[in-house]
Amino acid sequence: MPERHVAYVALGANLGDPAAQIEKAMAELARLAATRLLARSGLYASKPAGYADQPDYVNAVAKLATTLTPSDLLARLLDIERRHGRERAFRNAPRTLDLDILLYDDLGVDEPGLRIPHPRMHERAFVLLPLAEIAPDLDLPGHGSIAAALTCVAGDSVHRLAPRG
Ligand code: PH2
Ligand code: MG
Ligand code: MG
Repeated sequence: MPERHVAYVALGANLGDPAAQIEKAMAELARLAATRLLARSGLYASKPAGYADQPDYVNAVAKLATTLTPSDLLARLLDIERRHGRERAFRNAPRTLDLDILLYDDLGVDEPGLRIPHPRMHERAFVLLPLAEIAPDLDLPGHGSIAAALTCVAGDSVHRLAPRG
């Protein structure tokens, strides 16, 4: 039996119908080969970080159990992004879907195109708030508890969206 790992994935979108794309991507994560969706956050509306002149984002986080390696999981995530019409115009450009691996067990990965833990996760309320919803007791490697990290980003504009009926 291949070993089972726990991975957290951040979802983000700000073009088209972002909430619908995030919901569709969650369903696609749940159907990934060798993978189970263990938990998912609600949807969070957030102001763009990094490059301000673009629409607001919808963000969420998923917790996966998977026997895929980090690079195989990344390849599946990039496939899903492509199916959602993701284009890469420039760094932090608006996008139909972004899927980032945040954590994979307590593994550290530093390869071209893949850094785990995600190097900016601890400074982004749009990651920390949905992550705290599904994993409130998690420690961020090198950055302490989620609660402590959240106090440092308290000024960020992020709020949970009411579920769509
Ligand atoms: N993703 C980025 C850059 N800025 N801002 C918000 N609010 N949400 C994101 O998902 C996001 C961002 C690069 O991946
Ligand atoms: Mg990203
Ligand atoms: Mg990405």
